Amino acid sequence: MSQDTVLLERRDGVARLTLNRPDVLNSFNHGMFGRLQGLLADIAADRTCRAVYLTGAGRGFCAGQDIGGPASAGDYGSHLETSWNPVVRAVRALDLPVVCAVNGVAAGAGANLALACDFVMAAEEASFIQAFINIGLVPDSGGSWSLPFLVGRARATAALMLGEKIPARQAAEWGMILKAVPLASLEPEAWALASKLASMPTLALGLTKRLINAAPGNTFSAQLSLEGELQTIAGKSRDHAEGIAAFKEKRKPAFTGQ
Ligand code: T3D
Repeated sequence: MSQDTVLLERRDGVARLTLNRPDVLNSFNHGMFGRLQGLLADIAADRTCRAVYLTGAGRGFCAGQDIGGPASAGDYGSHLETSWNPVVRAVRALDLPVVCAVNGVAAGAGANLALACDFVMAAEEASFIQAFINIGLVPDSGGSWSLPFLVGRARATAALMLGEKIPARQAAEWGMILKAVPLASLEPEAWALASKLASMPTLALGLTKRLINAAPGNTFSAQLSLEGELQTIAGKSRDHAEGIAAFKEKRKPAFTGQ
C-alpha cells in the first residue's frame, strides 16, 4: 500500500513525515512519490501545521530511487519531472520550516531531498553519498545546485564526481548540513527544533524562507526590493502586533502563526 510508504503524524503544530520502506533503506518506488507529494499538499493547506519534521524509518534515511527492480532504460528526464522534481520543489516552496532528521545513510536523490530542507540535522552514524555517478548517472533532485552553493565548487565536484561516502560530521564541518549529533540525541534535538519553530511567527518564517530561496537568483538591489515587499506583508500580521505588544508589556509573546 502506497499509504504506508510515507507516514504522517501531526503533533503540537508539527507534521512528522516518516519515509517508510526500511527494508530498502527507504528508497522511493513509484507510489511513494505521489504519496509524499499529496501529504506535502495537505500540510501546506492545513493552518494548524506550523513546521515539518522529515525522517526515515529503520537504519537509513533514504537511498534515493529504488533501483532494485528490473532495469529500465526509460526517459529519466520525463520521469524526474513527475517524481523527484515535484517533491523537492514542494519542500522548497512550502511556506513552513522543514527540519530533516537524517537518521542514517542518505544516497542519491535521498541525499538531495535532505539538502532541499531548511534545517538538516544528522546522526553522526549517518552519511551522505552522491551515488549517481556510481551507477553512471548525473546528479539530480537539485544536488548540482545545492552542493556547490553549500560547500563550494571544489568539495561539490569531489562529492558529485567521486560518489564517496561523506560522514555526517564532515558534512557539518563543510557547512552542507547544520549539525551532526549522536544517533540517540537526533530525534530529541531535531524534534525540539521543529517544536520551537512551530511556536514561532509562522507567516514571517515562511516569508524568510522565500527570501532565502530567492537570494541566489537576485541582485543585491532586487533582493532589497523583495525584502521590502515581504516586510510589508509581515508588518500587517497578527504575530507582528503580538511581538510589539509583548515587548512593551515585558512578557513572552504568544505567536499564533498568523
Ligand atoms: O529513475 C530516474 O529517474 C533516475 C533517478 C535517479 C535518482 C537516484 O536516486 S539515482 C541513485 C540511486 N541510489 C543508489 O544508487 C544507492 C544504492 N544503494 C547503495 O549504494 C547502498 O545501499 C548504500 C550505500 C546506500 C547503503 O549501503 P549499505 O551497505 O549500508 O546497505 P545495503 O546492504 O547496500 O542495502 C540494504 C538493503 O537495501 C539491500 O537489500 P537486501 O540485500 O538487504 O535485500 C539493498 O539492496 C537495498 N537498497 C539499498 N539501496 C537501494 C536498495 N534497494 C533498491 N534501491 C535502492 N536505491
